[in-house]
Amino acid sequence: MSTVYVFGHQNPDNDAIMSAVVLAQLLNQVNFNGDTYEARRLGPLPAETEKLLAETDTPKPRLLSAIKEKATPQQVVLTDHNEPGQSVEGLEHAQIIGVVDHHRFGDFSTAAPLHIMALPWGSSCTIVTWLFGILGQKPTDAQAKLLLAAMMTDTLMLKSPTTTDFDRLFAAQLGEQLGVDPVKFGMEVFLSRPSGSFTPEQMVGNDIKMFEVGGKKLLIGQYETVDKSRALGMIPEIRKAMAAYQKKQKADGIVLCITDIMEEGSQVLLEGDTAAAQKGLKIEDVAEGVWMPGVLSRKKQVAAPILAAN
Ligand SMILES: [Mn+2]
Repeated sequence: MSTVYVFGHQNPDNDAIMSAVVLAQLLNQVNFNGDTYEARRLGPLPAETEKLLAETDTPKPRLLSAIKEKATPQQVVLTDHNEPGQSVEGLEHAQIIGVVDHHRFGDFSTAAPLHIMALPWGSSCTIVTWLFGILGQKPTDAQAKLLLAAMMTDTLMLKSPTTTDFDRLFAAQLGEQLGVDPVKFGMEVFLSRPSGSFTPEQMVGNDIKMFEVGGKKLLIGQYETVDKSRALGMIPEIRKAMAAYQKKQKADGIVLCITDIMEEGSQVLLEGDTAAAQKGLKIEDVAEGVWMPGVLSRKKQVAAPILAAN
C-alpha cells in the first residue's frame, strides 16, 4: 500500500484544487487499489476555495513544491492538467497512475498503462462528479458543495462556451441535492473573491499557464472580474507586471485576458514576442489592449486558436 499524491496544476484555480481534494476523498472512500490518496496543491489557495473548504470543514491540501527522485517513484494522479510544463517540478521522477482532466493533451507520455479520464467538459469537477456514479457513490453534501462551486467558477456560471449538457445535467443534480440554484450559488462563490483588492501582479500571476507555440514559450493568463473598469484604469501598471512576470518565467511572450463575466468578454493585453498570439487571435498589440466580445474561455477561445494558427 502506498500514498498517492493527487494534485491540480500550478497557480491553482478553484477547479484544480477541488478536483484534487474531492477525487482523493472518493478514491479513499472506495479504497481504490488499496492505496491511500492525499490531495496536494502546487500553489496558494484561491480566496473562494479557502472559504469553501472552511465552510465544509475540509482540511486544506498541503503544498507540494517538488517531487524528488526515489528508488520507488512517487505515484501521482493529475487533475485539471496533464502538460508537464503546468505541473509539479520533478514530475519526471513520478509515476503517473491517473489523469482526470478536461484540457488538450500536450507533451504527455508514460512508461506504464494508466487510468485516463479525459472529457471535453466544462470542468474537471464535472468529471469527478461523474466518477462518483461510476464508482457507485453519492457525494456527501460537503462534497456536492465543493464540486458544484468549482463547476460554476470554471464554466463562469455555465456561460462559458466550454459548458456542455453534462455540466448542466450534473450541476442541476448537485443543486437539487443542496437545495440551491446552481447559477445563483455560483455567483455567490464568485462574489466571495476579494477582486477589489487585486494588485497588477496578482491579476497577471493568479491564473496563468505556459504554452509551447511554434518553438516559443507563450504565457497565457486570465483575470476574471465582475467589473473590468478597475483593471482598465491600471493598464500601464498591469503591462509592467506582465513584462516582469514574462522575464521571471523566461517566456518569449505573455497574453493577459481581463475577462468581465457580466459584460461577457475579455480585454486582451499582449507583451513581448506575441506574433503567434496576434496571428491566432487576429488582433494587434495596442497599448490599451483589445476588447474581444464573447471571449470567456482561455482554453477554447484563446489558447486553442493560437495553437491552431501556429
Ligand atoms: Mn478546470
